[in-house]
Amino acid sequence: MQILPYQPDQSGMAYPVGTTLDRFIKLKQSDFPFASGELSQLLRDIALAAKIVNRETNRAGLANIGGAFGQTNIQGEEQQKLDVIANIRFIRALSKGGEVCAIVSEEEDAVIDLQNSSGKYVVAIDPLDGSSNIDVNISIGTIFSIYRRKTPIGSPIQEEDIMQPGSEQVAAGYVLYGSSTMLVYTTGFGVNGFTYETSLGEFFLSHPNIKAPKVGKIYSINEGSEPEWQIGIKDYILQCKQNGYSSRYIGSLVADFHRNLLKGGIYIYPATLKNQSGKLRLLYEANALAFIAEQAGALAIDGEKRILEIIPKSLHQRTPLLIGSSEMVLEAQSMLQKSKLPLSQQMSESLEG
Ligand code: AHM
Ligand code: MG
Repeated sequence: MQILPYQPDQSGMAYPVGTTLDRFIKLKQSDFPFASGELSQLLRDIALAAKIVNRETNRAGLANIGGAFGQTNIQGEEQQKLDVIANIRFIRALSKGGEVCAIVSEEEDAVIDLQNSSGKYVVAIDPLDGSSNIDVNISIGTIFSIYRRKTPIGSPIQEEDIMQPGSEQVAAGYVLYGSSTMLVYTTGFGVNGFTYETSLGEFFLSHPNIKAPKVGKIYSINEGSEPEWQIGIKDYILQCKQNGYSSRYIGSLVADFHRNLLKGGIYIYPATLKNQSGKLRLLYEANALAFIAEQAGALAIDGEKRILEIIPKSLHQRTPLLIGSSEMVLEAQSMLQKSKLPLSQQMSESLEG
């Protein structure tokens, strides 16, 4: 009889592909030597809600829960039934765990004070982004940001707990309900992606330590708005075309961002003449993806400065967003800057360049 020693994973990786999300979160808790486990629990709560929303999105066509709900949210956009369901699911999951004191949601006009003054964390969430794609079976996503509260634990929540710049995030992530469902998150120590195995009901590590290519060949922007773009954006997109890049635009931020993160590319939702602040929301859309982008070696700016440095002034504040492969974002930024210079200076700079 031959007895062979068990050969453990040979990849030499600390966290081998196939590790469950639960186990990964537990192992990674050592990144926070002074933490008492609440953040880990909070991430688990989000993963559980994501599984439930995943189930709902998968059966949307069957169960007749797609389509409009008949109400509009604070932005005046029509709420879809699934938006409402996702909102309820996430709020329920976040309120049960006891780690969270307040929630900002795209679907809620005001901050939700969970009346849990012992909660250490504030969560900003877009429960279901890409709402125009819900009804037509196209990828949608959840985006979340986690902040540590600023005021002492035990005291009522204050504005300073909520209005924090993205640089203060302790964790952020997204769930992509696509051809497979993925959860991608960071706690400031790199970015890891987990794929959901439906039959086992588990997320498994499938994309360890994601690093974005410095440059790619994809640009993602709603070209229907071109007449409204600033000169710098027009110039940059023209250059993308001259370079032979591909245009890819799903209209679900999470899906467009995720593809570009893995393949290399840039996503732009610019300021337009009609909407000087763009469309996307700083607190629960741009900040989380900006944190992930930077952790993966990519960049996120509003045209001039880092998204993560913007001090929010209002809950549902919008921001222009240029996010993706670092060299592409820098190039777009420099073209935007150049287009603001007086024409004579632009000419001399382009002659020099
Ligand atoms: P939503 O929060 O109402 O879903 O809007 C955000 C979405 C993003 O997912 C997407 O990138 C963008 O809006 C698309 O907007 P547009 O249709 O103007 O191109
Ligand atoms: Mg949204």
